[in-house]
Amino acid sequence: MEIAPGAHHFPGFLTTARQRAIAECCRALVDGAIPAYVPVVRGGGKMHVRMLCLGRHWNARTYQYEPIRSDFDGLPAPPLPAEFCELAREIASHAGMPLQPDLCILNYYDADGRMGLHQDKDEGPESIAAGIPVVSVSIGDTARFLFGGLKRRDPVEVLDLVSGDAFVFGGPARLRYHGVSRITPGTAPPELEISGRFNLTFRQSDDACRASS
Ligand SMILES: O=C(O)CCC(=O)C(=O)O
Repeated sequence: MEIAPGAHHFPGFLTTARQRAIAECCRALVDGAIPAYVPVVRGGGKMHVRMLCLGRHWNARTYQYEPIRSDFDGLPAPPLPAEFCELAREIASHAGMPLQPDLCILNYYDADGRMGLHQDKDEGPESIAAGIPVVSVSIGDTARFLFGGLKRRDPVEVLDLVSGDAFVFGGPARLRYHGVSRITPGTAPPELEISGRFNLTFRQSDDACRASS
């Protein structure tokens, strides 16, 4: 479903079995040897999610990607699993867009989790100018997703992202503001045995653009 030029919502993209496999992988990653953490952004505020960057680390102080978590514990960003890359490419191709992801931001939202309106614009000028999409996968509790325009004050569309949904924004929608205003606790499919929500956003940095050209 194209909700705006370049923005596609695919409700129920993933079967329950696929969601379960992804949920297990996410759980192992966020509580693994290099665990998710609550980033503190450059204004000094704490984010309202636990974050784990795969492939490269997004530094919440500099808003740049780097190999190690220099704003937190100096550990390397865990690699991006090959099956996650495959999934992101599969979803992007459903939206008719190319994607060679080298980064994923995996966020865990508890019942109070949220994320303010923002643009994803740190992947690099080439990737953004080419309109390479961001691919988002939702697992667990339902999120109220806000999808705005290219300016912060533009009107915002509100939609629910349910477990198993995919959302893609690229092309003319690549820099649209977006965020999550709330999570609805207890709405995850019981088969997932999860409370809260995982969200994975796959991205392609300029490094990956150059490597694939
Ligand atoms: O959780 C979501 O659906 C959105 C996440 C997001 O905007 C981000 O990671 O930049």
